[in-house]
Amino acid sequence: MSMLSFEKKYRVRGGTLLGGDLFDFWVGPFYVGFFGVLTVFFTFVGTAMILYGTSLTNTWNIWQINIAPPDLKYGLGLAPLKEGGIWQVVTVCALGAFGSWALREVEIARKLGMGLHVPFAFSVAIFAYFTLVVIRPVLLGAWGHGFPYGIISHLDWVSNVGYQYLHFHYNPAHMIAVSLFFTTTFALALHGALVLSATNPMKGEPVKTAEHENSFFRDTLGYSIGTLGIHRLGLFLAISAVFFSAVCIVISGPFWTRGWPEWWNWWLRLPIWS
Ligand code: UQ2
Repeated sequence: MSMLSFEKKYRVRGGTLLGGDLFDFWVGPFYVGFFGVLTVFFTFVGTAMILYGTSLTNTWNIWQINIAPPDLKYGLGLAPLKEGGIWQVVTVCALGAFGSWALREVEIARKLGMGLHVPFAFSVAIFAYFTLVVIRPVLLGAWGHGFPYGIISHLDWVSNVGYQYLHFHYNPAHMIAVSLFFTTTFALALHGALVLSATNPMKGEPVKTAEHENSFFRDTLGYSIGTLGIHRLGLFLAISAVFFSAVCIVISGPFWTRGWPEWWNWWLRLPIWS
């Protein structure tokens, strides 16, 4: 079913980064490879550790499950399993699984003769997570600055860290990130609406092509970015949003410790006012 006619031509040996042909195999429609095996391994161990950590608590309520990072007193050292060590193992497993998944995407792209845009974009998401649980805690000197793994608990963490800087919306990098997220949804709304309107024309009308899409935006805005261009813009906006999210949290603490509203005093201190 999922075997497309052209797959016979592309489902070939080669393109692997490690181990030659040894792990070059599929399970049903899914390419596995060395990094697929690694992904499965890290996912299995990480999930098992989360289940073990939860078994030590008094809840299995999905909303309340929480795997907390170590106390700040453990600094950047290894903590005992039951005092944050589980969080540390889960973090290593998560990064191992995400990284292996990205490298599996690279192998698939190489097999297909595609560019590496997809693994690159995914790597930016991994970088944002890495910033939260490794770069920022290391800069602040303790794994305890990582965020807890739990549905409600991670929301509480975000809220508490936000209030620690009085009003996070005054963080300039946060402002840029939010604006980019909104612009991403705006661009995708324009694009999705345009493509659906061209492929689902009014009753009795033939399906339209890119020429009509271009004309629509030239008639409304005087400018069309083009069919390739809109996808380049979407990728740029999405990646930039995630990148500035990482920037906005890594500067909070390591490079600015006061409330974010106060950061804007640089404006009041400009010499032009005197
Ligand atoms: C476009 C185009 C598409 C599109 C869209 C546009 C034919 C199918 C949505 C219009 C997009 C523009 C003008 C850019 C808007 C800029 C921002 C920052 C949101 O021209 O080409 O291809 O899907």
